[in-house]
Amino acid sequence: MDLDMNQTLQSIAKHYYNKELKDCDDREVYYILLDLTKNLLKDVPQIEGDKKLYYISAEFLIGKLLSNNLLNLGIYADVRKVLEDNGISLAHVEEYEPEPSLGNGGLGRLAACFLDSIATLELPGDGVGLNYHLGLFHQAFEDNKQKEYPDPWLSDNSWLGDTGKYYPVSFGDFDVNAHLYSIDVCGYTGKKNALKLFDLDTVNEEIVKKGIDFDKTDIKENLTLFLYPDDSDEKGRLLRVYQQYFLVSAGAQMIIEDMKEQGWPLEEISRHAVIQINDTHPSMVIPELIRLLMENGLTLDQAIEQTEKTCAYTNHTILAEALEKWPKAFLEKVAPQIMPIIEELDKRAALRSDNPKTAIIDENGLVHMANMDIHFSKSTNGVAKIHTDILKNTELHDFYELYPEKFNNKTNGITFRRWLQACNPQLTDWIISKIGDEFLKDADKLEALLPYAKDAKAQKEFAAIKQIKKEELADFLKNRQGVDLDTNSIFDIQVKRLHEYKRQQMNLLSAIHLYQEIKNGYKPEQKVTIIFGAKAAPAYILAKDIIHAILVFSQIVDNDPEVSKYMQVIMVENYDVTCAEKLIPAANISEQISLASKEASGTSNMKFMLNGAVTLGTDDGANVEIHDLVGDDNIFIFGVESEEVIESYAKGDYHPQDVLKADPKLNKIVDFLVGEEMMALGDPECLNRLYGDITTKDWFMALRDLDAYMAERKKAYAAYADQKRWNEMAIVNIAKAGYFSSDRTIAQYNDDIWKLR
Ligand code: 26Q
Repeated sequence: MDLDMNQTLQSIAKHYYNKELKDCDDREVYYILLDLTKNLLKDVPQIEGDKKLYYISAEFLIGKLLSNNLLNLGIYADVRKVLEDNGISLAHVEEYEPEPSLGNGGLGRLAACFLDSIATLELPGDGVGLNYHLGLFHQAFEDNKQKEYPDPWLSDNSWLGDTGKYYPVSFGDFDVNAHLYSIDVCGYTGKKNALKLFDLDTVNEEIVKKGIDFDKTDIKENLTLFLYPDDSDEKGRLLRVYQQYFLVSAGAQMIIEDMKEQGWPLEEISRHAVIQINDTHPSMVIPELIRLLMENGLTLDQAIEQTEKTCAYTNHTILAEALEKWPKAFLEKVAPQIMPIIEELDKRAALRSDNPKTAIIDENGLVHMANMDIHFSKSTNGVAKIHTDILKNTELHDFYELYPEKFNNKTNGITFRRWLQACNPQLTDWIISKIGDEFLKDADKLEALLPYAKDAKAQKEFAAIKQIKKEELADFLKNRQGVDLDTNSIFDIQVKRLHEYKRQQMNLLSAIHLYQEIKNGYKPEQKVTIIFGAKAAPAYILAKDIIHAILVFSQIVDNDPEVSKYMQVIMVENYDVTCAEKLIPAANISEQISLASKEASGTSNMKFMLNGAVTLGTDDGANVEIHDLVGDDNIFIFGVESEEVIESYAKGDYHPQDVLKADPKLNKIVDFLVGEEMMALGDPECLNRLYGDITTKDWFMALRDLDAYMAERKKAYAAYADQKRWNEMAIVNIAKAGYFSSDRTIAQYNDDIWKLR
């Protein structure tokens, strides 16, 4: 870039603060960089084409944008250098950027990675979502329990731009105006798309009461107030439906307006637009688009045909409880105008198949959003090979028989710009020093690193970088929550939403076992630091019990000098994208221990791998593909296989008591949850409930896999002692991670579904 960076930054500093750059504090420097970047983004050319993608999603977990934008504008290194010369650290400056937490976890983060790759591949495609004022709650630990607080991110000066446009949205009982905002999304090749976010001017942040409680009745005041974190009561569920209809109605109007502006006839909308529906949350876009196309003169048949050819659906889960089904009465209240269309689609679906399992409206009057998506969109995809296979063979088998041509797999990916270049510049530079920088544009080229896996010098260099990242993490956690980490220990990390199927409780039980062994005189060769990071949905009681048990256990370990020589357990407070960017580069072991068949894909597994951590996991989600790529020697796999799990559920033959009876060692571990040490520090109600659940239900079979898990974990720890071998494994993992670039995923979406060029 032809820009004298020092001079440019100096002149912005002078203009806003009347100071030299070196005299500005970190906050001021943040605003200087925001100003610079926003101005540069204005001149970045828009990506154009005669067909456009709309990636519609209730969540976009974009994380902080400064580094990402600097990178994609090609000025990251330059800016970092100028700041350094002026005694300023870019890392410290970034702390002043609030993180927009507009997502819960994997699905929202995936949408953000996709936007980066869509722009980088220069495909015309915008994100369409909601501008929640308060993102996912801020998590604090009080008395070893999770407490939720609001997490504001909006300020007068941010990445968000006001388009000044409004779209009218009619609900059953009142009308509102959706206000369109936009965030520039610049790709790595210097062209841009946008993230379009709708908001409502009448939303009132004052109605937030204690914690994240708020009055759920007045939709005009609360519609886009919160990324709604749970659906534990009826009012909350209804609000979610209002949010969803608001998103899809405004979104569909915007799409139609785009078509008209381009002069493309709506009768041929499917030649010029494709709408990717991110899980069922935006599924009402189907009937809404049909309705709007008819308002614009298409016949019902035309509107349905065009909509089916324009929309495509991604499924992110096989957990039945996560598949949205809304009572007809809800939809009648929120959006009565689309109910006749849904009824019509239901009738037409019944003509295609009389199988009640594929009906859109069931006999209880519930509208099955996924069923509507599959019937009336052109594509249904899963997000990892095993996940798509399970959809085809089991969960959605009846649909697969009906529409085999609609089903396809798109294994998830991650953007290497954020998850390697920005969060681990040291590793990036090291890889460049070995194999050049081609891999930055073509991730498969990472494989050229493979010969270095056995190279003693390369292993040492890699290990030194890992050590730096461990020290950076230690500093970060010291500042953030006052904990001291031993950077000479193994960093064994599990970070993801808290859910029983992800089995953080199994990780805890295994940690308890290690503790008991140490108490019995076992002296591990290598100290381990077991790190958790997870938020639990506020109404998910058992998930909160698991957090409580982890925090209490962590305290027990800390208080016991005999044990804390060998192990430490840490639960990171308020795990978010920013934390992930620190934790992942520092990891030695990546915990991916979901019950086989339950994790659709997972994406942190890919981020850890790319940063040279070795996976300890089950053959589930994308772990299966990681396993295939790196081979048995470079991964630690354990546990019951997915077919067996699926069979067990079908037969209902799993009982945790059988496992406990067969293996007395496990009793000792589980009993610890309600033993005197835990009870002395913890809340007996929470601990008893967790104990009761694990010993009588254990729906996700943690006890069934516990022994195999502990054995495999021991193997991994022993392998770490052989540092040469360990570093070799880590480098193989990096070299094989190219497949998980979201650039590859997006190229496949484009080739098979979007066909934008
Ligand atoms: C639904 C109804 C009511 C309230 C909430 C919800 C809801 C909200 C968020 C349901 C699901 C989600 C998020 C799901 C999610 O993040 N799924 C993850 O998607 C990733 C990207 O494909 C996968 O890698 C993970 O395996 C999958 O769990």
